[in-house]
Amino acid sequence: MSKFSGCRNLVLILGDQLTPSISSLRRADKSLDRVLLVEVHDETTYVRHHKKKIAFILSAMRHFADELRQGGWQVDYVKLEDPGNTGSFRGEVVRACERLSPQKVLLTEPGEWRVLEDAQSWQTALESPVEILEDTRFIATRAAFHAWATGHKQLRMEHFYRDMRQKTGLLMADGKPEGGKWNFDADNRKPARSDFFMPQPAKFEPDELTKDVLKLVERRFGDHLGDLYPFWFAVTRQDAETAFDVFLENALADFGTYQDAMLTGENFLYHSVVSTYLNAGLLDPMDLCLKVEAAHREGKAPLNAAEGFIRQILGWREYVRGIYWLNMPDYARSNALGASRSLPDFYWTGDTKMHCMAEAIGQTIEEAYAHHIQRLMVTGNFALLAGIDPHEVHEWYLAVYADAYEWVELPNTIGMSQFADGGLLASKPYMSSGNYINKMSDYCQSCAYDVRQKTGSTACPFNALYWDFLDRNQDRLGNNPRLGQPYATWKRMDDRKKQDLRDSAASFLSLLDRGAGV
Ligand code: FAD
Ligand code: DLZ
Ligand code: SF4
Repeated sequence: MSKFSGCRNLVLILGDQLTPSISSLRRADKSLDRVLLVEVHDETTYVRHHKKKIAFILSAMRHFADELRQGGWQVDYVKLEDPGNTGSFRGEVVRACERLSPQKVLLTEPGEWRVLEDAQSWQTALESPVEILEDTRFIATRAAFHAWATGHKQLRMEHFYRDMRQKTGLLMADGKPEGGKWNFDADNRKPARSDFFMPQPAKFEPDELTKDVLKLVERRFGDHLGDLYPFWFAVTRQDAETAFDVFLENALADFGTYQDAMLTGENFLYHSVVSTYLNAGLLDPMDLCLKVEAAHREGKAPLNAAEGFIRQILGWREYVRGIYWLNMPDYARSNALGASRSLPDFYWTGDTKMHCMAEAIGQTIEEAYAHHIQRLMVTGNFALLAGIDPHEVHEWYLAVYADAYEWVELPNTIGMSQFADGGLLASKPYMSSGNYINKMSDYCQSCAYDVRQKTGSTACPFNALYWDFLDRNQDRLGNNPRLGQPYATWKRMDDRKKQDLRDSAASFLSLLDRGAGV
């Protein structure tokens, strides 16, 4: 580390704040201020992150430090194994203040409540004041979301999304949604086939700097989940932009149509695979929406694809962030359905006879990536139906995906996937029997279980678990108008059939609890 005596502001940049125009840097002056990036043990281990996730963040941080230096900034960079590294943000800020005696410490608001709470207490350990600035890298500010939420009795993404379309003018024509509809979901539910053209996300060769990080991760985090190699993520802004351009060119046109499809051995289908870059600050959400809108206007992508993509970013991504900040810290402990079963070991190994689960978990281990429907309707659906403790489910998602930070992962898991917030984020639980998975994928064709069989040891476990879930949660969910149809079907079933389903679910859950292979 270079010696430097004194600076005006010390600007701390966190690992998911790799944006040159971030509010803390906008406030700073290259000639007077000092930028600080720190690799710290606490962040690499607060959950046992996938190896690829740690490698991505550390390599992207190191490349960002270089980008800033090339732009004329003076940067202090603390590496994980530097002597004296205290292992925490607080410890490193204290050390840097002792070294540099800044007049002030500046940082942009952290994306996780845990880190914000910590940062708000640093002041007590420092001589210099700490100023926390708003994170302006989102399309809706926290205040705007708060105002929107205050004006609505029930919070629903679709209403928020329509407001955002109007505010931004994205895909709007004369104040009306382009194509006359806000949403083209009905066109977006087609299964894919393995003989289709399969685009691949852009993949990048690790440079020397990344190779050093990969060796570090191998050495220090060898016992964490996941395959470190092949490592192909973009770790610079320029490469992340190339990755998005490749998506625009090769996959966007079919993004909508096959958004919910799943196929054995195809990890990415027509998805953009940019959440990791976006959430670390290498890409800008509004910029992506504008590029997709432009591609549509140039005739390169149909409306159902462009609208489908923009809804994910402008709608879902912004909405879940708003929900997070509105409800933390209590949100993290929500458990409206009282689920308490431990997360099965096969979530960490992929070792299960359920082919859909083995595929989704297996590719997660390989790539630190699974697409939305795999997360929601396979691994999430199973955890919901089996009554797994939502906090354990949350910690799993936070650890295993390279794009996972609590502000985005937690509402998706607790709210959308596990219905543990009792319906604050979503109007009904996202759940299904094996039928939906069979319709949207080819997984069931090579599964040890039979998707058409409803009960018995060789029946698809999702089938009995689905009905058993509805049955055991009848007090909590029975009055949900969106579950009227399945509850009506359940009520019509004869008692013998109901008991068979309950018995089948109970046998399966007992195998699960005993750690027997399922
Ligand atoms: P695409 O399918 O190409 O979508 C484009 C972009 O839209 C994504 O890159 C992402 O930025 C945004 N997006 C899409 N859906 C959502 C959503 N529901 N919430 C927020 N943004 C969305 N996404 C994360 O970024 N981080 C997470 O930790 C995360 N955890 C999840 C956990 C569960 C249980 C579920 C059901 C979903 C989770 N998601 C998370 C949302 C979604 O699955 C991922 O954003 C998506 O799979 C990323 O892949 P992609 O970039 O190829 O997305
Ligand atoms: C996830 C992560 C990891 C693995 N390592 C670091 C790190 O060493 N230094 C750092 O600044 N950030 C890291 N991060 C990202 C932080 O956890 C993230 O910035 C906070 O959770 C706030 O969202
Ligand atoms: Fe999954 Fe059931 Fe299909 Fe097997 S049969 S792949 S367990 S949905």
